[in-house]
Amino acid sequence: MGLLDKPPPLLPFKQGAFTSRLRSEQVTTKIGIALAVCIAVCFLTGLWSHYQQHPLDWLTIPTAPVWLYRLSQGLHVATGIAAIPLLLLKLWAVYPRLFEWPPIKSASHAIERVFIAVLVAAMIFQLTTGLINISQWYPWTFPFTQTHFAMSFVILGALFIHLAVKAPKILAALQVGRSTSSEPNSPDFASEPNTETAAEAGLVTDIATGTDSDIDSNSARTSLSRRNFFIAAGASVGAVTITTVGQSVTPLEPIAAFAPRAPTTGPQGLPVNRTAVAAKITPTLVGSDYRLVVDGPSPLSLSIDDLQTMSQIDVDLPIACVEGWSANARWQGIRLADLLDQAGIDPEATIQVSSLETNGNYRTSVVAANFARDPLTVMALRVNDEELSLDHGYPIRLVAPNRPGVLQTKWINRIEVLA
Ligand SMILES: Nc1nc2c(c(=O)[nH]1)N[C@H]1C(S)=C(S)[C@@H](COP(=O)(O)O)O[C@H]1N2
Ligand SMILES: [Mo]
Repeated sequence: MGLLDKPPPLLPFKQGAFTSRLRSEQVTTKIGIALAVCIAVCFLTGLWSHYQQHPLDWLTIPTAPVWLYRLSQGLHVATGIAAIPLLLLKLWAVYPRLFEWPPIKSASHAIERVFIAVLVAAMIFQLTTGLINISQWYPWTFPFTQTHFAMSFVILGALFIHLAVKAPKILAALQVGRSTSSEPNSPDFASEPNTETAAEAGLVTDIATGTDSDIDSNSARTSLSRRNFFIAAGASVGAVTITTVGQSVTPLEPIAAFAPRAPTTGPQGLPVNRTAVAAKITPTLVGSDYRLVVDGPSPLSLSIDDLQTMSQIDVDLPIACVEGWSANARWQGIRLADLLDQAGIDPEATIQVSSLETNGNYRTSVVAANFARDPLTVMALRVNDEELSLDHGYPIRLVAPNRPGVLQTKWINRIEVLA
């Protein structure tokens, strides 16, 4: 034990090593709450995205509203990005505690610290890999989606324990905020003997109005800079959001300086995720020998000319990529339900579409019956009144409402019943 009696003679362990008066339970709590809200939204939208791609038997994903996945994935990426400055601010607010002495006070304190270490490590992992992923860069060998999914539960568990342990402190910090903010001029406040408490709350008001005349200027200054701290924190979160969210909120695209993708940039005014070259789709594969096979009780084998002479629909639907960009377009082509009817396929059947790609994670996708039969689900031949470019899935691709981009399969050559 002797070793632990005294802190090491190093600066961060010395009394008063950390001098910023901005650190307080209120700052820690408020930043923590903002971070927790972002994490909660990010977690729920992440789950939603996961179950859209890996459906549960008991959960029917609705086909409407058509923009639901676009909204949910936009929120997922935006809250994940906003969580980065919030996490940094939160770590700044609490890191002096790394140098607390003694480092371990009891078994429960040790366990609490281990959970915090797990939580911080998992969050740093999740936010950095997520950020790298939206840049379409996969510099690792582990499977990203599975790892990202599993890690979210590590965060959930560790966060739950952290919040439970800290609940009394959080409630106390919120209490100070509430009692002074709701009644700033209450006798309680006016006669507050400990001006630190009022300043702590960051709510000692306007020095200029003189309402805080009975509070010494020192703590008033502290509270003012604390307010500035929150303004700066809000501004940094706002800045990263506004300069990236344009990749899914199209009107903000011009100011999306730091967004990895621009939703209107690419052939035919749309980004391309996997190019024809990357997918090894050659012009010969989509030449005169190309056929779309619909395998059903009355099977169809359709050439590009056949497809072009069938009755066409025109729908306005988004492509919403899991990597965070999304854009609307007008798609023209054959209603999938019409093709399935012609092939005599059961309206209740789950469908699989396959592409000319021979490998690649997204070369096939499953279309649940409600999506396959939705009147908006189109086997598109054209986008924005132009024949699809090879990169966008020529000769034919699927576009369905409220569906993750990864499932909007391009270069389709086969449709069959799955179940
Ligand atoms: N066959 C096939 N279709 C595919 C993909 C793919 O890799 N292979 N990528 C998907 C992904 S991840 C997205 S976001 C959309 C994007 O469509 P776009 O490239 O036309 O913009 O195509 C989807 N269709
Ligand atoms: Mo995607």
